[in-house]
This record gives sequence, C-alpha cells and structure tokens, in this order.
Amino acid sequence: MTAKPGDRVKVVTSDEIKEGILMPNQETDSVVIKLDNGYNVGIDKKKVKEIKLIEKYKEKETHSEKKPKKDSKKPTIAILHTGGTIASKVDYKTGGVVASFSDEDFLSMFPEVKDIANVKTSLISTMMSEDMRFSHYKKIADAIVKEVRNNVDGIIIGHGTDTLAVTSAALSFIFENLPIPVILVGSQRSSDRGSTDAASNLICATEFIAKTNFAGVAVCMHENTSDNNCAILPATKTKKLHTSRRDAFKPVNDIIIARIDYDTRKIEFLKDYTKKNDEKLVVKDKFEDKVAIIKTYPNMFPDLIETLTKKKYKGLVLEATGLGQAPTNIKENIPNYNALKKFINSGGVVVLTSQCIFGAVHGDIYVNCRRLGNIGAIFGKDMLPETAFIKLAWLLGNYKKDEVKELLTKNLRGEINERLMKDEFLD
Ligand code: DAS
Repeated sequence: MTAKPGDRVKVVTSDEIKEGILMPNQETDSVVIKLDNGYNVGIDKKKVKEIKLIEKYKEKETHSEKKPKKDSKKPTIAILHTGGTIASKVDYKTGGVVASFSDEDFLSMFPEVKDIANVKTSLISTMMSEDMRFSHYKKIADAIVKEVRNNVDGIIIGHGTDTLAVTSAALSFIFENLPIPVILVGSQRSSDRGSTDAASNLICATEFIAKTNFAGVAVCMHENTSDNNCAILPATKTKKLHTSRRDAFKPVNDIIIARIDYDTRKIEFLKDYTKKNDEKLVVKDKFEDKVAIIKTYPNMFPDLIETLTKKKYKGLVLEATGLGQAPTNIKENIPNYNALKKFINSGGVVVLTSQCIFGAVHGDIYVNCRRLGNIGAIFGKDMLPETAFIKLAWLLGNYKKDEVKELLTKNLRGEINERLMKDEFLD
C-alpha cells in the first residue's frame, strides 16, 4: 500500500533512514516529513529508495482539551493570528494547508516555543494580508490593548508577508508608549515545506521578547538565506523586497534593530531602541478612507488625479521619480500639473515620495520639484511610499488639516531618518 499524507512512514535513502509523518508536498523535488520533534525535513526525491508505510493516518475525534500548564518563571506571550501561512498546518484529508489556532495546536506545531515562554493564542482573522483594510488594523489594535491589560510580557502577531510591513507601520502610528514588544512575524514558505521559515522566525521572535526589554512594534524575519540569523526590523522602515526568498524583508534608509542567532540564541542590538516603560499608553486608531497612492509613469494622463478630486479624496501619496519629480513640465504634461493643483486647491493633501527604494526626496534641487512645492505638495523626505500612505491616512483620521501638514514631515515613529548614512543601503 502506498503511503499518503498524514501516514507515519520511514523514508529510506542511500545515506539515512528518517521516520515521521508524510506531509503533502508542495516542492516537486523533495519528500517532506514531519519529525517527532515537530519540525519538517525535506529529503531529495532523487535519493529516496523507499517510503515504508508504518501506520495509516487516524483522524483524531476531538482536540485534547488539556491546556498547556503555565510556568511562572517564564514570560507569557500572546500570539494573535491574522492569517497567512505562519500558523497553518496540514489538513491530511484534503492535503490543503489550513490555519490552526488553539494553544495546543500551536504548541504541537512549534514545540520549542513552550521551553521559552508560556503561550496563549487567539484568532483575529484568517486572511491573506493583501486583503487587509483599515478596519483590520483597528481589530488588531483592540486585541493588543486587551493583551496589554492582561499584563502579557509581549505579543507576536502572525501575519501574511505581503503587507506585513504596512501593518507594522499602521500599528506603530496607532500606539504611543507601548509598554511591551509587539512583534510581527510571517513566513515566506509554508510549514509543510522542508524549507519553511515559520518555526525559526517564531522562535527568534519569542526569544527576543523573552530576553530583552524592547518595547514597541517591530518585525522579525530571516536576515539571510540560511537558517542561522533572524533580524528585528524597524516597523516603519521595512520593505518586502523579494517575492519568495526567506530574507525578503530589509530595512530601507535604516538598519536592523537587533540580530538573533538562531543556533546560540544570542541577541545583539545594533541601534538604540525604546525600552519597556510604564508611561500612559495612547491609542489613536482612526484612519481616513479617502486617501490614495499613485505611481507616476511615462505618458501619464491626469484622469486618476481628476477622479480623486471629483470623489473628494482628502489625501494623495504621489510616488514620483528620483528626487520627487512628476511628469508635469512639458506641454503634454501640463494637464497633470493642473490636476494636482486643483486637487490641492480643493483641500487635498499631496505627499511626494520616490520610486527609488533608497534615499530621500528634495523639494529644492530641481526646478521641477520646486514647482510642485510651490503649489503646496509636501516632500515626504525618506519615507517609504507605503509608510507615507499609512501616515497620511492616520494623520487625516486623527488630526486637523494644519496639524496633518506639520506632522507629515516630522519624525513620529522612526519613519523619517534625517541623517542617512551610507550603510543604510542594501549591500
Ligand atoms: N499572500 C501572502 C499574504 O498573506 C501569503 C503569506 O505570505 O502568508 O501576505
């Protein structure tokens, strides 16, 4: 009888025999099994001589109701699931990856976490992060406030990777004086793949919460392509720069906050950080819906900007080229200039950012930029376009227009780096 996903098997290769649960395999070149210690290994299919069936999969009737015991010597961490692949496991019947959210399920997937901390889990949503809306940021913020009141030592937010860095920016604007760490963790490869980064990212985030006095929002993901280091990345200055690599997340115009060595569990801080505190937590969780982000492009027409004016949008982030130039200078592009002017004159706030990933925009170097500044466009310094978008929507949701304009170019949560250094650039 051939083994099916979920069956206990022995995989025999020319060099070794490995026993575990056969996983539905998404990688065409390897057989993946879950070992008894909870981790997955991928074995090169070319090397496999035999897959011996040891025991057929038996579906469990119900989950065990046994709650993991709390150890008073360990910190308590709340894991809030929003979806993505980070806390998913295999449904052996369908072979699909399904989200699993109970404390017991979570600890059976990542058994090592309970050696570091007491863990409680809760479900916020089961969604792909590209579907996130401002209402979800509020939901996550409410759950964070609840756990802060429960006196947990730190919070991990499991999140899809696509917009993880945008949520981290949104959360850092929402909260002032967060007394504990809130670390967003994703995984680029799902946990049924031998090369998954879910366990190491989660374990590093747990170690970071357990061993440091960091407070505030940050991201924890692989720092390099091997499994030996994870990075704690700044919440408002991080970007997903690769579609599939495990080290896709990089700081932009900034450096990582800390490095966690996965093998030795040593934590090294690379920059100053906010420490746990008991200042009064301030929560401002409103976002203005009528804010858009538009990338300029060759042969651009004014239609999109005109529509925003007609629809009474209040804010626009224009992802311009280079130092903040937009196609507004030659005769054919004057309609773009006029459309921007009309948007601003009708009460809209325009923030200029750059399509260049690194560096800052400047209003006074090129005459073309100065013309945009003269009609009231605001230069967003070195802010990432997506961070500028979140900041603009958040400011418009919580402040008066004059304050919005003033605060846009002030560094509130590390989103603006006034002193760019050459090592704050991708090597
Ligand atoms: N689409 C991705 C997302 O949810 C998948 C993932 O990384 O979890 O952002």
